[in-house]
Amino acid sequence: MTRFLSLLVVMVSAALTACGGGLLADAGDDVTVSGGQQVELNGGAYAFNEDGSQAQVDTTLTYQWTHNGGESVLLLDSEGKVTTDNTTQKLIAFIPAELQGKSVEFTLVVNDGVTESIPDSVSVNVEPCTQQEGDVFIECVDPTWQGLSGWEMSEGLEPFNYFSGATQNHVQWSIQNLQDQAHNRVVDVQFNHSAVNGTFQLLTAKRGLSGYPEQEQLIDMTAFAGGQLKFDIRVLDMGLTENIWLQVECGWPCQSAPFQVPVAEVGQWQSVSFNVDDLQSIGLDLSKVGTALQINPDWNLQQGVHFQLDNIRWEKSGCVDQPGNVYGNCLDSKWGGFGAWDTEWNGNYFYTDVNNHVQWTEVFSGDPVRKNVLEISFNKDDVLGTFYIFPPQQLGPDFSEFINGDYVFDIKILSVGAETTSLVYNCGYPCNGTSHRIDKSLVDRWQEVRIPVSQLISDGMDITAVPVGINILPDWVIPQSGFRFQLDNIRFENPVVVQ
Ligand SMILES: [Ca+2]
Ligand SMILES: [Ca+2]
Repeated sequence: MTRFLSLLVVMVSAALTACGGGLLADAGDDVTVSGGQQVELNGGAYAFNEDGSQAQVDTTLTYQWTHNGGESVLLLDSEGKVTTDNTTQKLIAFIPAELQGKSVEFTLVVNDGVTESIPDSVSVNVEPCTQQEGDVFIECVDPTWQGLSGWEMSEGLEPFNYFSGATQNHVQWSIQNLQDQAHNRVVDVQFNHSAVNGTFQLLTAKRGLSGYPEQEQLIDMTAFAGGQLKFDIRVLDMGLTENIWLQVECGWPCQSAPFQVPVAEVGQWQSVSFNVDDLQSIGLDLSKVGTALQINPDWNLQQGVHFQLDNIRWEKSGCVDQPGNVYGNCLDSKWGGFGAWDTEWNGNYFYTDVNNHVQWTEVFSGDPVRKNVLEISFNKDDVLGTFYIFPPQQLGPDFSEFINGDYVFDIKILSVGAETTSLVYNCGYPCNGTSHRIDKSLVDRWQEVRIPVSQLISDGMDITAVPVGINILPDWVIPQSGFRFQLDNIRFENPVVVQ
């Protein structure tokens, strides 16, 4: 509301009562929030004398809040539990993610025992959040899900669910913006008390007053069978816990058994991935999922644990294979896997390891359209190596239908290290013709590399048995170390035929 008192006097004079005074509620300033979290509104009032001058506000005011947000907006008490009490000065309300892009109006009326005030309204504007199917939290809570919540139990007390991350409870959380261009908004979670056990969770939409979902509020996730539940985690403090655990619930007591979350060094982001089929095999009923995930430290060792989560999403199974495709969001089934060759091993290796010169991993780009990408790094000062995608059999797949087309991929260079070398692509043993140089001056920007198939054939590639999906390396010159880049959308592509 505006706080220009002189303007308000005009309004108040219309509400002067028989007692000669006037009262005007103050619901506070409009706010914008990201859905799936609580919002706090602070009620106040202005009182006026009969002549319009400002009067002392009676301290025994009572408050009454109403809203137009429907049943999905939950009123919360100071512990974050759902309440029906709408008469507190400070109103805490949970704004579910499904209200993304909408605005909820809260109206306050105060009463000093004699006079009922002129009402005042405040708008809670919920930021838009549109993501792809299966996304849970990239930069906001997807409207498929209700939002962020906690659950805890301690001896002698009833276990309870809560919907505010800003309480004195055991589990506290907030959405924080790291402004790092990589993760930006993340969910920050802390576990606070010693004699309490709890879990952080993302619940399905429409999860109701009881805190436990009714059967009809559970989500059918069977389309994700064979797929994966993925997220990034960064532990900031492990406290005394040794493990972080993941579970997915399907309408208590239906739930998956706990899965251990692999955790990198404290302070390091780590991408983790769980097979939905594995969750299913340990008790998850995919047809009625109640939480996108639940995550907690070891029981009885939770105090002081602090971590951040980002890029939480369910992904459908594997690749939808497409002609010409090598890697889009996963490796097309025409290919066998990822590998590297280096002079230290003097041989090939097909797993990635922090001790190797060439390391690779699949990461979520942070871009909901680009999704997964490959990240490759060259690490040792005195070793030479190359990264490649190999075929499933000795003979590579036949791409002769692309004989008139191009071989294309997207690359984003993250760092060029000592800058002593260039980045090159070649078509791989036994092809090994011309190396194609990639512009390494473009750092932190995606660029497309496009090579005519005819050129690869003249390099010696057999298009009926393509030896590698990609073969990419810094120049064969010491040192290669420090080169780090991402690859995406590796494919063979025919020219678009204009009708
Ligand atoms: Ca993010
Ligand atoms: Ca991709």
